[in-house]
Order: sequence, then C-alpha cells, then structure tokens
Amino acid sequence: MPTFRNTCPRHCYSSCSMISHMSGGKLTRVVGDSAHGYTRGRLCAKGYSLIQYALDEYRLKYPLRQVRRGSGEWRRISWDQAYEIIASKMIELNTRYGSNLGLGYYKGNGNAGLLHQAVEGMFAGLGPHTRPTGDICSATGEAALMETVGELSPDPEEMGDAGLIVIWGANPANTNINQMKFIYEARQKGVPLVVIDPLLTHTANRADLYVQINPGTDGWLAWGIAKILIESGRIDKKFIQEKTRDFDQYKLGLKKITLDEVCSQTGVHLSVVEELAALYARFYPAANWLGFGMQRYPSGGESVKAVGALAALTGSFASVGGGVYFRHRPQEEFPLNIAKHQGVKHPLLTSSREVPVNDFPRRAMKLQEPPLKMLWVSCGNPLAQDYNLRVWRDLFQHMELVITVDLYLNSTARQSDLVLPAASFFEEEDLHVSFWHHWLSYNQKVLPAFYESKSDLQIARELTRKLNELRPGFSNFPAEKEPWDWIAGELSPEVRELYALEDPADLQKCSYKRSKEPLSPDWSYRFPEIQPQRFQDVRERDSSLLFPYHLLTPQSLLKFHTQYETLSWLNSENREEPMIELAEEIACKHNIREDSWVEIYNENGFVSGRAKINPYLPEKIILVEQSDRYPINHLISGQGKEGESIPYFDCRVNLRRVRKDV
Ligand SMILES: Nc1nc2c(c(=O)[nH]1)N[C@H]1C(S)=C(S)[C@@H](COP(=O)(O)OP(=O)(O)OC[C@H]3O[C@@H](n4cnc5c(=O)[nH]c(N)nc54)[C@H](O)[C@@H]3O)O[C@H]1N2
Ligand SMILES: Nc1nc2c(c(=O)[nH]1)N[C@H]1C(S)=C(S)[C@@H](COP(=O)(O)OP(=O)(O)OC[C@H]3O[C@@H](n4cnc5c(=O)[nH]c(N)nc54)[C@H](O)[C@@H]3O)O[C@H]1N2
Ligand code: SF4
Ligand SMILES: [Mo]
Repeated sequence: MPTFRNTCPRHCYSSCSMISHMSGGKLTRVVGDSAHGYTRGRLCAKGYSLIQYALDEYRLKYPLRQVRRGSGEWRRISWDQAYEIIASKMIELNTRYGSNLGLGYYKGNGNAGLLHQAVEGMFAGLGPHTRPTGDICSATGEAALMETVGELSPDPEEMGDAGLIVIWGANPANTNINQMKFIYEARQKGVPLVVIDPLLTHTANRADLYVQINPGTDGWLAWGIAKILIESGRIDKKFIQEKTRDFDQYKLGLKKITLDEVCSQTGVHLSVVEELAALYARFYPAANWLGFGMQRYPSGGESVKAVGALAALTGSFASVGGGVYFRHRPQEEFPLNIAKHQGVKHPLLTSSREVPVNDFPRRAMKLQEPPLKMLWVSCGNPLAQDYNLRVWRDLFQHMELVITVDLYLNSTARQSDLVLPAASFFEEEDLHVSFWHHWLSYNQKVLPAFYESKSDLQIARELTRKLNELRPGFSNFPAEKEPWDWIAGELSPEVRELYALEDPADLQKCSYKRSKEPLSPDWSYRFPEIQPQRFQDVRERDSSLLFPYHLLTPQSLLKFHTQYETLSWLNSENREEPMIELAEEIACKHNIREDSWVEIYNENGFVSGRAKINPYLPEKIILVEQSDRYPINHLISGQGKEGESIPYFDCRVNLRRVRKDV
C-alpha cells in the first residue's frame, strides 16, 4: 500500500508528522509518524479525522459570487471570472488612488505551512499595499519574555527531565496531546505535576496539585511564591549573582506587596501559596510552562514576567529540562523568500502601510488617503474569531470588494462578495516547522484537487498572471515558480546545516531535528519590576453589579477554533445552540436548571444557549466554546495595545434566564 508524508497544518503546538496510506486511489488511513521524535506515532482525534475533513461534504467546491453581500444568494462562477473581477477591481483602485494602498489582506492561523505565506508574497509582488502586522495569539507573552529571559527555546522533549513541572494556564490535554506523553513519562519517574488554571481542565485532572486561581491574577501568585522563597532564603544565590540582573530592585518591589493581598487577589489560600513555594524549593529544576491562556489579559505580560522570575530565583534555567517554556519562532531562521519577496517599486512610496492585527478593523476603518477598499481574507475566520465583531461588520460595509479564500463557507465567507475554495493540505506541497518542538517536516501532495479547489500559492500565481495580462508589470510575484522551487529555496545552506540535512530531497523520507543550541555564556536573566498597579483589583472587578461574571472561552479538545465543527467523526452532536456552562451557585441564583435557555449579555450584545451546570466551575466564571455557528466573540471587545496579543479572556458578562423553553 503506498504511503505518503504529510504534516498536520494546524497552528498547533504539535505540528504532527503523519504517514498517509492510500488504497485504490483513496486515502484510507493516517497515522502519526513513529520516526518523528515528537509525534512518536501519535495524532490527536482531530488528526485521525483528517480523512473525513479532506472529503467533507460541506467543503467549498467552486468559486462563488454572492449576489448581494450577506444575502446568502450565491452564484457559481469560473476561476477565470473570479480572477477577472478581482484583478479589474485591483487595477481600478490603483488607477483611482495612484498606488495599491487601497488593497489589503487579513491572514488568520488556519494553515501554518511556510508556503501559505504565498498570501503575503502575492501582495508583496504588488509593491506598497496595506498589510497586517503582529500576532493575535501570543505577542504579549513573547514581549514579556524578551524583556526578561531573552530569546530562549528549550526543547519540549526535555521537559520530563525537570524535577518539577508547573503548568500555568495551558491545557495540553486538549491543545497539545503529544506533550502529555513527556509529562506522563515524567510523572512515572515521580516528577510532581502542578496545574494552575481557573478551570479544572483535562490537564488539571491529571495533576498532583491543582490550584484554582482567579482569572488574570497569576502575577500575584508568582509574586507570593517568590516572596516566600526569598524571605526563607530558599533561592539559588550563586545563579542569581552570576546570571541575573536587577535582583535588588525586584526584591525591594516584592516588599511592597503582602501575602494577604496575594491571597485576596488570586483566591488561593495561603497554605497553598506556601505549598507551591515548598515545591519550587524542594524539586530542582522547575519546568514552568507559560500557557497562552494566562497571557490573554491586559496584565498578561506582567504575569508572564512574574512566573519567569521563579525559574531565575530557583536557578532552573541552568539545568536540562528546567526554565520557561512558551513558544519560539523557528521560521525566522529561514530565508522566507516568499513573504519577503521584493515587489514592484512605487515612484513615491517606499513601504507598505501596516495595520496592527490586534486592532485590525478599528485601525483599518481609520485609514485615509487612500481608504482601504478591497480586503482579501485567507486562512482565517475573523468574523467569528477576532474581537470587536461589530467593527468588523462596519469595515466590511466600507469595502468595495471582500474576497475570502477558505475550505468552508464560514461566518467570514458568508459576508464576502467572492469566496474561493482552498485546497486541503493533502492536495498541496508544503514545508513545516513548529512553534513548540524543534522538527522540520515536509508535506507531500497526496490527493488531486477536491473539485475546483486550489492552494493559496496556486491562487497567488494565477491571480498574478491575470493582473499582468490586464496591466503588464502590475505585479512581479514569480508566478512561474513551482511549490518545490520555493521549498528548495527555503532549505538554504544555513538551514541545512542547522537541521543536518544534506540534500533537500531527504526531507521526503523523514523529518529533521534542529541542532541544539547551548545557553550562551553571555546570557543573563533580567528581573522584572513589580507593578501591582498594572492589575485590575479583583474585588472591584467582581463586585460589578452590571456584569458580575467572567467569560472564559478557551480552546476545545475536538475543535480547532471554528474548524471541524461540522465533522461528524468529531462533533456528532451538531448542536444548533451554544452550551453555556455555569456553576451551581449561579444557576440557583438565577433559577436556572440544566438545559434551560439562558442568555449571556454585555454592552456588545447577547448570545443565547442552553445551560449546563458544571459543579467544578468557580462561582464567578461562565464557560462557552468557540464556534462558527454561534460566535461567542460577539461579546468580546477591547482595544489592542501596541505589540500585544488580544486579551480574549478579559470579558465580563451578565446572565438571565429566557423563556424559550416554556
Ligand atoms: N484542540 C485544540 N488544540 C489547539 C487549538 C484548538 O483550537 N483546539 N488551538 C491552538 C492554538 S492557536 C493555540 S494559541 C493553543 C492555545 O493553547 P493553550 O496554551 O493551552 O491556551 P488556551 O486554551 O488559550 O488556555 C489554556 C488554559 O488557560 C486557562 N486560563 C484562562 N485564564 C487563565 C488565567 O488567568 N490564569 C491561568 N493560570 N490560566 C488561565 C484556561 O482555562 C485554559 O485551560 O492551542 C492550540 N491547540
Ligand atoms: N473567544 C476566543 N477567541 C479566540 C481565541 C480564544 O481563546 N477565545 N483564540 C484565538 C487564537 S489563539 C487564535 S490563533 C485565533 C484563530 O483564529 P482563526 O485562524 O481565524 O481561526 P480558525 O477558526 O481556525 O479559522 C481558520 C480558517 O482557515 C481555514 N483554512 C484552513 N486551512 C486553510 C488553507 O490552507 N487555506 C485557506 N485559505 N484557508 C484555510 C479554515 O477552514 C478556517 O475557516 O482565534 C482566536 N480567537
Ligand atoms: S491538531 Fe495538533 S495534535 Fe492534532 S494532529 Fe494536528 S498537529 Fe497533531
Ligand atoms: Mo492561537
């Protein structure tokens, strides 16, 4: 039976390497690559369901044009018609404004493959245009670590070599199943696992110690632990002296806060704070996993810095397995020829116009001279997954043409003028590195195109040709280059050396691991300033009469944000309404029973669904899944701060019972 090499393209810690089996021209089985040191033969349920995903009846098959945006009246058109409409509009806007600044794109995290940067490349080819910058997901934590720890990238396969694992705001049992193997192995050896999370998650269920914390208060807890460690002298003085800066100022800062405050802000009992300090003091080195969950707050950066300091106080950075785990950006070690393509020169403009992605619709609406008039959305579903969704709708109103490229008719596609069917990763070649583990892997084309779908790269090539046919020289994106040409171009001599890859073609046989980088002798850690004023006071927040509850919407096990919702292998229930999880106390207070219709609301609107009473939820928290069918993000709004990610978990709501069920 012929087998092929694939890489799961989701924006997932695991970036699993897969072996796909074909039989009689059909894809019959996908399994994890057992030779890959991180995947080790295992996929998550979503990975095994990719067979159904590739041939799903709901996938888009043809280019579609919507008669009137939002009308739901669709006409099938040919690719050539689609390119003609788009290219004509691009050229018209260029003529009207004298540049391509009126043309812009939004790119989500739907496909992490390097060749999906064809979207960036296609726009780069036009010369100066309007482009998103930044990162909605992890920028807050990254910036905080850059200030204190610098650019470190521990190998997550070594996490189990630590003496203690403390997970602050990640839920790998849902979001990173392959890391759980290393954690289970460590626990078998007797390494204690601590999980700190406002929710009793699948990961927390497996911990030796679970600490339920008030949302957005990790910084306080870490300061409390640090205070106890310092005051009792249980710190690594040699490491602090030789490898760190600004310790005295940090120690002084901690004197300003009291353990009473720590307990009242975090909701964690003093005995538990002391137990955590005792664990940090006793088990060496500590692996601190700073999950993305804990940094999705306006004070997220302070929390990340505060937890990182525990690794410095205990000298954990110095030992294999210890330190802090967050994410890394291995792509930056690649040439990234496709995204960095140098486009057509403009006589006056020297660069593109940048829109921070953490405040995209608001900032895009404000653009003038010229305004943004055409938006290309690819690999994302911002009308469900971003925040400020009302502003997104307004932004769409301001556009003369909105094009969405996707595999599915999602919330964003439904508000677009044109929808182009994207190929699945089985239908295209690609190259992958992970933001978490250290492996480089290849994705082979296994299946022919599903109906008329095309890869983002193929679309970039064909639209470029159409533009140049209508207006010669409009774009210089190299439309003639084949996928493998781009892949081979990324495997520069430096990259090949880093991954000990002799011949690019060898990637078609197995995955390659990046060589290990020892801690540089010049590296040092910088202790952060202690700034309690950056945190909102919990007592003040929770006494709000208007919106007393905290809405949490973390990642679910069987979905990938809004993806896979319609796959029956994974989500067989196909619920038409959201499940609104709440604590027993809240249910009693509002006279709500299991399955009652309830509405959660705030200044942004309301979302109604069925109540599910969750006895493990803290009293102040309401839990709802992300979804395309009933986007919970209608309730999330805010303003992106420069260089930060989106504080998705900073959302307050109220709740009422509604009488649909009587
Ligand atoms: N199955 C599945 N896997 C995924 C994804 C998916 O959608 N589905 N998405 C992928 C992507 S893009 C990302 S970014 C990652 C994210 O994966 P994770 O890093 O695991 O992050 P989240 O799911 O955002 O949040 C993790 C945990 O943080 C907790 N949390 C919330 N607020 C706080 C707090 O104030 N303090 C602490 N200590 N914890 C808090 C939440 O309850 C949640 O359990 O997952 C990736 N993997
Ligand atoms: N409430 C709340 N909102 C959140 C989060 C949260 O924790 N809570 N998490 C945030 C995070 S961490 C992230 S990363 C974002 C994710 O935000 P998005 O990336 O917008 O989310 P997805 O729902 O995964 O949408 C990806 C889309 O890309 C499409 N796609 C997949 N492969 C391809 C391809 O090859 N080409 C093209 N053109 N399209 C493709 C999929 O079909 C899907 O429609 O969501 C954010 N939103
Ligand atoms: S979603 Fe993540 S864990 Fe699941 S198969 Fe893909 S990369 Fe692996
Ligand atoms: Mo993310």
